Amino acid sequence: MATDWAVDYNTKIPNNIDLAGDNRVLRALESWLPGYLNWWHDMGPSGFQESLVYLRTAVTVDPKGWAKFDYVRMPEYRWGILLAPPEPGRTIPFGDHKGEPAWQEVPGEYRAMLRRLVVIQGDTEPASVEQQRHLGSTAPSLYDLRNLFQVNVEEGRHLWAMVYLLFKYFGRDGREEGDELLRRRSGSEDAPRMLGAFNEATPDWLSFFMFTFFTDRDGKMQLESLGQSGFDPLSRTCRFMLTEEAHHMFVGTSGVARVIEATLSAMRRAGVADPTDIEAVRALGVIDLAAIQRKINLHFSLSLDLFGAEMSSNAANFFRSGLKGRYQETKIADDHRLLDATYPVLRVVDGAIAPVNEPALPALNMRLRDDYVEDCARGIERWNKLIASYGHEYRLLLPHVAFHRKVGEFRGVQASPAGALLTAEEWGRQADEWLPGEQDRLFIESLMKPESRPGEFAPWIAPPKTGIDNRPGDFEYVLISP
Ligand code: BYC
Ligand code: FE
Ligand code: FE
Repeated sequence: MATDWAVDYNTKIPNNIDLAGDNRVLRALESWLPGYLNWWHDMGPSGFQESLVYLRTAVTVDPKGWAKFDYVRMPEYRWGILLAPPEPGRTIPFGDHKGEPAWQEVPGEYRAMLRRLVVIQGDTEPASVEQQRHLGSTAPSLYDLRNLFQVNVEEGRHLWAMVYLLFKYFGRDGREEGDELLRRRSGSEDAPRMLGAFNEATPDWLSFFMFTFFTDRDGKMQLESLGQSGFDPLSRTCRFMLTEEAHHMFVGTSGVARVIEATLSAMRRAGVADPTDIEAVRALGVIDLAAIQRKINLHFSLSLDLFGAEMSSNAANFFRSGLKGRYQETKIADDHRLLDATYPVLRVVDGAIAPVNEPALPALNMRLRDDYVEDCARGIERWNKLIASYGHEYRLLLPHVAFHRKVGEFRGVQASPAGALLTAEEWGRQADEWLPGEQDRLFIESLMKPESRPGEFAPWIAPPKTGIDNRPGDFEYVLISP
């Protein structure tokens, strides 16, 4: 194996882990490939399968310059198995086994738990591709179209990453799970994807940007936690996936910022001063900030549900057994075992929401969710600076964590975005102000006209500050019919 962790492109499945020397796994992956390609054709980006797309592909996993850009047809993208380089002498950083050498094989007593974690992680990846499959036909520019497809092929690669772990470490069970991952479908009645948010529609490009901001960010938090895993192959796999996630979140953060920018600059040109004058703003063919706020409310609350219940014996077991750590585990100053520690958990007590000190181990989902909320808040702050720079007082807000929840402590209550508990009647009266409704859907849909001329952008979104791979503004990122 090359020592700089260069990717071997000589096998059918590119990799940096010497698959050529592991015939059993290589053959299992090769026999899974045709089913994967069928899935990609049926459920991957609709149209554009013959188009040449200017995509990034890994050539080394060296942190400096691991990627190269080139035109490829998506079905010919070289989905590879890429792991971060091993850290010599790595030990398990937390839990009951803290300080023991990291596992290179699956510890028998944790096999079922580990398989469940890998399968849940794997299931989200193709789900997101399915959710986004119709967006290509309404892309606001070739630049955005390329970004969509980059995200899609990388989520496809993340499925490969988890399937590799299943095939290499879980034998026959793992191969069955690999087939199931291609069988379930986002939104399906009889075989839905495993987690709620991955069965919701992504109907338009604003939703896509919100999804990559909020839901890919759950991905980041979960991958960070799994990146700490005492099971070293999982840790290395997730750490490499995180390098790709950064771009997905860039697409979301910058995408929403560009929508805001188009709105505010259209208002300025037309002399519309009041961002809450919805009619005047929409007449300009741009998206009002209140509609953006409702999309935030929806995608944030759906993504919070992905953290599971605040109190979870699963979370405690994942941690104690050394399988799933905390966000930035190695930077936290405590004993990394948490047997006697507590953590403040938001609960409904006597009809009000209040923090209650709970044992820290079962509260780990809550803790990760707190870290996530903080990460989201930083992004919102950037959008608000942009709004302020146009001289408006209007601010976007993250809704309260109790708002619109289907999982955990708040699933039985109705809360306003400010966190006030409401009766069903009060909720019913105001829900339309807080969540995207039919009017929003029709208006946003009316804006979703494709723009496929190089360098041109649909009027509801501003051009990006710089191109991908430093390409000029009119670069043809997708050759639609080459
Ligand atoms: N009714 O809530 P649970 C990505 C109980 S995204 C009553 O399941 P858990 C991506 C349950 O029995 C990242 N009770 O949470 C993004 C349990 O009770 P006990 C994907 C219910 O398992 C964009 C308690 O609630 N990766 O990568 O702790 C594009 C807690 O169980 C109900 C991952 O998520 C009910 N309906 O955590 C592409 C990482 N339901 O035992 C990709 C892997 C549940 O405490 N997954 N209960 O009494 C995990 O780490 C965990 O499975 C989860 C859930 C964090 C998802
Ligand atoms: Fe992913
Ligand atoms: Fe992602």
